[in-house]
Amino acid sequence: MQRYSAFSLFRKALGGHADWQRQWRSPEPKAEYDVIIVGGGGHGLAAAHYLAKEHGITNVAVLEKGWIGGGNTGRNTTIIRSNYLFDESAALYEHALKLWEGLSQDLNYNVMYSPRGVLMLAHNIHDIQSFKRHVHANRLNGIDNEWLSAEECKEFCPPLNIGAMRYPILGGALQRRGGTARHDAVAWGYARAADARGVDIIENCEVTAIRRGVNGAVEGVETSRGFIRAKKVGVSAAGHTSVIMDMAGVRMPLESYPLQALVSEPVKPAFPCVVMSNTIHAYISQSDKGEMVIGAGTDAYTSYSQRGALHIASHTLDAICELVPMFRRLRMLRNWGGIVDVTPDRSPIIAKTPVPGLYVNCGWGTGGFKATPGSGNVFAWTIAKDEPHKINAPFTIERFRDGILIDEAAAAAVAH
Ligand code: FAD
Ligand code: PYC
Repeated sequence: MQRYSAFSLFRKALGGHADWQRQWRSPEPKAEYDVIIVGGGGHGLAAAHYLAKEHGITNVAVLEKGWIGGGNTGRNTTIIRSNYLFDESAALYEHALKLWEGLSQDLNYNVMYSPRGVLMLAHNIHDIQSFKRHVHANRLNGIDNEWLSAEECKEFCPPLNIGAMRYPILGGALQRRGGTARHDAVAWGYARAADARGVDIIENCEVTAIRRGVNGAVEGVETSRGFIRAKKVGVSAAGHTSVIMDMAGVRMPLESYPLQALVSEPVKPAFPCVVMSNTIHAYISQSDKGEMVIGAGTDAYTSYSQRGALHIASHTLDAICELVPMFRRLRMLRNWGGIVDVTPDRSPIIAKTPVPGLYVNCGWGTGGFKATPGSGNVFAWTIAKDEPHKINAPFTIERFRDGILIDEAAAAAVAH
């Protein structure tokens, strides 16, 4: 690691970044790789990192049609938690949470993981019953989650309004180990670590077709920069999964919706934790820059446009102003959208596919950022060994044919 004096840091700050080292190379694609990952979001980059680090497979390319982290990884509200209901999900999301806890050390890159607590608010009897069920199920799985009364919610998060309002706060489920991380840093940290082990990260390289041989197995991908050969291709393309899998003739059980978020002007530290209200589709935390990061619900209609409808944002802000009245005076700085790929049971798919050599990691809907390290880790295993890790074994495509669903609609927060 390089060390700088205060003076040299000052000089570098004024130097227009002229002599800053590149964090990862910008190689030309090779003719052939052992593994190609389609999609340079957090999940694809993490898979490449673990392929190299844990399986010794370094002849790997990550192909990204834009810039790394420019998809949902760089557009999400960064909430991290593992309080899902079913054992299968608890194992998957807790695997990720444990990796988050050591990720900055593993990558030697500060991903700014901040376990400041995630509080999920209950506004009606149904919410109370559902969250208490989650609390008990999580604790049986050794995952922290606790029920708070309305007064305890207020004590934990003083800006909350627990008085009379349209959406009264009747209590909440708190996961203290939950929190946030800096989304760009996650993409950059994984990219730098994977690159250091020899992985080629190739930006501005769009996959346009998947070539299959006479036996049906994958032979490689056509891209905007030419054909690249590989016997194994892992698709990790979030909102565009259906489009890419269609190139190999695989129809996916996914619907793609815009999901949007907003940030306010930056203010002094005022909001100590993450608060989510699934009932009214609003969630909020304060970034290290001071902005209030606010998320809204999905649009009602499928679309590939990376912007959400105005009335959805407006509804969310109405609710936020009731939950936290002092935010009525905040000005919003900007909003944006991402495309999320939603499965019928709101759980992801991390699996082999009917096409030999083709693997898919998708269906994270509105909640995949929190899973990035765990998902990348078990996806890498699946690709390396051509069989699922025991954690992702239940998350197949076939479960939608066989009816073995993992229904996380209640835990998935906004994707329901
Ligand atoms: P992405 O980061 O989207 O990466 C996929 C990449 O594939 C993209 O960069 C894209 O350009 C690339 N690609 C697509 N097609 C091609 C092609 N043909 N060739 C090459 N590359 C291609 N999750 C949480 O856990 N907590 C949250 O608080 C949260 N909030 C969210 C808020 C919003 C507004 C949004 C949109 C999402 C939110 N999510 C949240 C969900 C989370 O962002 C995603 O599940 C997660 O980031 C998906 O990561 P990924 O790496 O799979 O996808
Ligand atoms: O999955 O926790 C989540 C989440 C919050 C906002 C969007 N997704």
